[in-house]
Amino acid sequence: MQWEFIKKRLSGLPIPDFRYYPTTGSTNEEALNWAAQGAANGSLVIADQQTSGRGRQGRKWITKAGAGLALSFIFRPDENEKKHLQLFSPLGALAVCQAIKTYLSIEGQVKWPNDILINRKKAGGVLAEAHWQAGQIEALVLGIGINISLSSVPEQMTLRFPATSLEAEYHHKIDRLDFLRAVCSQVFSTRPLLGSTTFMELWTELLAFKGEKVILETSENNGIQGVIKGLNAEGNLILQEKNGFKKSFRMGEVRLLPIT
Ligand code: BT5
Repeated sequence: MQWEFIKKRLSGLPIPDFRYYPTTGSTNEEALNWAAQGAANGSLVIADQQTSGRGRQGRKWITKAGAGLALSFIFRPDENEKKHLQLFSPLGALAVCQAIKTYLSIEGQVKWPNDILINRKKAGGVLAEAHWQAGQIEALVLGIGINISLSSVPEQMTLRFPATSLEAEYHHKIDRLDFLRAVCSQVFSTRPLLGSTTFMELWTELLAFKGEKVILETSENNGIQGVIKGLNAEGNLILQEKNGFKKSFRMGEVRLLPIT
């Protein structure tokens, strides 16, 4: 990837400024630092390779050189968005699924809350992190990692959930910068829907394992089994347990695994 090519491909999108790193630790880390220095709403950090890419709860995200996409948006949430901060990470996952559909004509799904699946395998992940100052949110960093080429997929043995790449599912070469543009454009067109009924409907429609039995691991228990029923208005997952009772789970310290 080269700076001038990226700039050209992103032209016309509402991105006031972007920073490109051939290699960096984590684009989220760069974006949080840039946010603290005053980056404008919609600014973007992109890297070709990450050496300490972050997943949720201290987990790692692998971005190998020349193989995938690692990007982090810096958003300055408005008053309405501040009420729906927890929906920024699903926003990233929805946008990637929509880009997969419009650009590749294949179906992606969202493994609640924010993993991107194709054919029940993980092709991407999202991590939202906030920059706070004096108890006020100053910026929301929306980090998105996507596996594009076959070589972007880490050794399966190192993973707890099966992984894939867009090219493995699409069976053709994909231009990374074209796909980057498709994702950015979906992020910007979906952002105004944050918290709306349309947003929740879109997310519900794309929800993976709906009607299927899964295990939810939380910090308080080591595995609740139940059938996924859908989402409530806050984006919490509704699970129906064996005894028929429905329980909702908040995003955060939760891990979802299907029972195959
Ligand atoms: C995520 O966490 O899936 C969030 C990943 C967010 C990555 C982006 S890249 C740009 C931005 N900058 C960052 O530093 N991060 C964001 P989680 O649900 O916790 O999943 C992490 C788990 O996914 C790891 O423990 C691995 O098992 C697995 N994993 C790591 N790299 C993978 C890859 N390339 N493809 C598929 N699975 C992977």
